[in-house]
Parts: sequence; structure tokens; C-alpha cells
Amino acid sequence: MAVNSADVKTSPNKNTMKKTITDSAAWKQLEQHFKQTQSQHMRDLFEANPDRYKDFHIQLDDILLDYSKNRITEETRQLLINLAKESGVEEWREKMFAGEHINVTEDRAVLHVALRNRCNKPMLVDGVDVMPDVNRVLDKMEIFSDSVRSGLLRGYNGERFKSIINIGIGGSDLGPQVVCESMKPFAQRGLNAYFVSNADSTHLQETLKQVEPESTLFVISSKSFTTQETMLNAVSAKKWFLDLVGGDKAIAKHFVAVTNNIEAATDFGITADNIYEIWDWVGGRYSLWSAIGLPIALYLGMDHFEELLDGAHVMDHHFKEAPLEENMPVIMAMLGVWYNNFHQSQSHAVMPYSQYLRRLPAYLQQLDMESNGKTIDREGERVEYLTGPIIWGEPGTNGQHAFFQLLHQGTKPVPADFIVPCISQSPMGNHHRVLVANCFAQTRALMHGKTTSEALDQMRDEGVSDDVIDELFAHKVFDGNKPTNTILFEKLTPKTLGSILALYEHKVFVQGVIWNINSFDQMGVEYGKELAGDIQGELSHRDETKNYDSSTNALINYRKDIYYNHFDRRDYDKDNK
Ligand code: G6Q
Repeated sequence: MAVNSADVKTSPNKNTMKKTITDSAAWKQLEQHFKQTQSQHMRDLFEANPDRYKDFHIQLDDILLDYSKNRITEETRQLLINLAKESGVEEWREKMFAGEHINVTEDRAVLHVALRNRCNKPMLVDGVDVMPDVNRVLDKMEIFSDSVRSGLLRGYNGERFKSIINIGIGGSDLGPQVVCESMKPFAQRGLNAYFVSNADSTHLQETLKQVEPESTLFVISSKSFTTQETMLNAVSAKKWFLDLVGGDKAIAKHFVAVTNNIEAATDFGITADNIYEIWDWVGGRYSLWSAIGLPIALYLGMDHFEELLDGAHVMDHHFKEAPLEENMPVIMAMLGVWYNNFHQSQSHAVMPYSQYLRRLPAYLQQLDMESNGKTIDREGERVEYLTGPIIWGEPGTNGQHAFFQLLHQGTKPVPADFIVPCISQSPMGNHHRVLVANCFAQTRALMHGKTTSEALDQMRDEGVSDDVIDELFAHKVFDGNKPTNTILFEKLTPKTLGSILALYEHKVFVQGVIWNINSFDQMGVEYGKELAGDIQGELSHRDETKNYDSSTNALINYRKDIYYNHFDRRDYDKDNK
């Protein structure tokens, strides 16, 4: 399918006749194969091959990926792997691990794998081994988090820290947040972690209502230390703190920063000792493994943070070494390409059957959509095929009572990942068995559906009259043939979570290679950062705004009318009391 026609003309010097992935032999074979197999039903594939599960699953330590409930045959898998090979997945993977500047638009290496390089062998960026820096910052994080957790390091008046507030947004928020939320059972008693990101002061205000300044540690997380929302929240938090506590010297005990911009953090008033460094080869949405993970170390302890890194390292090693046919991230990526580019599905759902993983869909939304939501390829040309899907999801079983209807009987195909632990971290009665049963029942139903004869038999068994059957049976039929992956593991531990997050990182990487896009920049985010400045200026005075289109002018002026009238009336009421 061609994407919308271009407004943006690519450079006249570029070769508009260049060959793209859609011209490759592998792609053409997949197109052909799609035509031949699109009417196949998974029900029949399971019937024809009783060992289908055996042929379509991968296990890595305790993590099992069952991908047998996908609309594929062995031939499909082979053709998809051919496509991966022809697109240069193995070469690009080498380049990433070798620290080459694969983030071409920003001319940077992409080396988050070095942050969890637990075997500690040298990893180079521009010929320099980054491991000494990585280890130095990890050591500093360990000393600090141990001291806070043990009570050795306390607030300005000697009180123990009870609350950690991370102030950051996007990559400087979602990663540490998903880990802290998922790993609650491992948190230290009496220590709470909060995440403030939104420019809406409600977020900060409601958080501050829950804490005391004397026992609160603020972590200002911003790679650039210029992000508007983060700076707004950081300045307001500092003001709140100083208003209640007084005395600049207390700041040194209550504010730390994680950044690549040491100068700006110092200007903000954070002492050098309290600044944790990250590097330009760590992308925001890939940064939870760096000092951006400081709230994780504080909340869960450095030992658990290191287990998280260990888990990611296991997945990195698997991704690097396993043959593509047996490679979890590669298989998940290529299945995604199969649905995205051949079945033309527009979105991909993620359903964690674990309340602890409730923030995982939001985290994956950023990881995937910011990385692969691109239209221009690595050579600066507009692509003529679909790139990254819309990622969405909610924890099960809640989703079943909301949007699963569309998955079962809607007109839009939505491939989905179901993620579920075998053992609960918070066992209680029968809860977990019910949860797991629902998860397995959903993937089974989505695959199998309910045929006309099954629907009729069921209605007859229930004693429904023939008239009602005639009227209703069509509504009771489920097409099935809806693809799902199931990711099943023993228990949600830091190590398992580390592996799962790294699994998705590499899946996104492989898809970016197939689509020939740079998964590591985010011009859309940068654009957003530019936009608000002008309008903020317009909102700060009463004069009518005429600078924009009629819609934007009207919205600005409408808000001005209400806002300034509100304050005028308040002043009038006050003066006339
Ligand atoms: C992530 C993006 C973006 C970024 C935030 C925060 O990959 O770059 O989400 O993380 O905009 O940026 P700072 O960390 O610089 O404040």
C-alpha cells in the first residue's frame, strides 16, 4: 500500500528510481505467498499439523515465546527470514554492537547494549572503550542508592528519605516508571517512587500532596536538561521545597540530576557530586539502563537494578548469536512485518496479563512509535510502504470487558502479544488461575473462532428456539484466524523484565532495518518542542491574536477571553467585598 502522496519533495539530487526493499526477491516472493495463503485458516493449520506448537516456539531461559497462533507456515517463516537477510539485519546488528554511527541523522552511535554489557568486554564508540565510563557511573549509582536506602544519607534535618520523585518526560520517565511499577514487590518498605512528567501542574501538585519535603529526594532526569516540561516541573518543585524548608544549602541534600548537560544542571543549582552522567550514544527511549535508571536503583536497590541489566544482557546475547530462524526478537519483528506490510494491519496490541505490567503498553508505545513512526528512509527518500504500526493495549482481563469485542468480531485485523507469568508475585486464592485461564482462552478463541455449526449446536444445546436461532446465529459466529503471540515466563522478576524489555527493543530495531528507516532519531518530538514557544507568547497578553490560521487564532482568542475575564471578575469581586 502506498502512503499518502508527498508534500515534502526529497532532494532533486536523490535517485528517485532507486530500488527499495519492495523490489527485492524476498519481498516479491512474500507478496506471491500472501496471495496463495491469505485464505488459510489457522484452525486448519493446527489440524493438519498436531505438532504445530513444537515447530513454532522459542524458549530462552524461562521465557517462552509461542508464536504458533500466527497466520504462517514454515514457508512463510523461511520467506520472512530471507527478507531479514536480504535487508541486512545481520550486518546492521553488527554495526550497532560495534558502535558505528547508525543513528545517521544525528551522526551518533546507538549503544544502549553497552549499558548492560555484563561480561564487561570492551565496547567501542569512535575507537574508545565506553565500559570504564559505564562502570564508573554504575558504581556511583550504587554508592548513592545504598546510602539512601540504608539511611546513611538523609535529608537536611536528618530524616530518612521516604519518597523519591523523578521529574522527567518521555524517555526520561517511561522507562524507569515501567520498571518501578512492575517491580513493586521488590521495593524497600517505607520508600515510595513517584513520576512527574506532565506540564499540567496538577501532576506535580497532586504528587507533592503525598510527600513531606524533609523526606523527599528529587531526581531531575533530562538528557538535554532543556526540556520545557521537565524544567517547568523542576523549577516549581525547587520553589515548593525552598518555600517550605528555606535555605539553598538543603537543595544539595534533596536534588540530584541525571543528564548529558552538566553545565545546565550546575546552573540549576545541583552540585557536581549529585550529577549522574549519560552519554549522547544513549537514546532517550533506550536510556532506562543508564543513570536514567537511578530511581530504579533507589526504589528497588542496586542488586535488583543489576538483575534487570543481567536480563537484558541475556537477550542481547541471544539476539546477537542465535540464528535468525530461532531468534526471538527477529521472529517477532518479522511477524510484525508480515501483518503490517502484507496483511495491511494498522496496529499491534500488547496485553499484559499482569497488573504490575500495566504501564508496559505506554512504554512500548514510545519505544515503537517514536522509533519507527517515520516516512523518510535512511537515504532521505519518502518510503512507499507502511512503516511502524500503532501500538496500544491494556492489561488483561480489563481489556476483555472493553475493546476485545473489536478483536473478536471487528473488521480490522489486530495482531496482539499476550504476556503472562506462570506464577503470581501476589498470590491470593484463585485469582491467578482465573487470570491465566482468561489469557489462554482469549488467544485460543482468537485463533479458532466459532464456526457456524458450533454456534448453531451451542444455541440448540441451550434450548434456544429455531426462530431466535435464525435471527441471532450470525451474530454468534466468530471468524477466528486472529494472530497472537504468547510470552509466558515463570515469574515477573527484574531479570525477566530486563529480558522482555530488551526483546522489544531489538524487535523494533529489526523492523527499522527492514523498513530502511533510522529508528534512533525523533524529529517529531523535536518539532513539538519548538512549537509551543510562540503560542505561549501570544497567550501572555490580551491583544487579539491574528498571526495563525483562523482555527488557531480562534482557539487562542477564546482562551484569552475566558481567562482574562475570569481574573478581571475575580479582582472586581475582591475589590467590591
Ligand atoms: C526519546 C525522546 C524523548 C525524550 C524526551 C525527554 O527517545 O528523545 O522522549 O526522552 O523528550 O528529553 P530529555 O531527557 O532531554 O529531557
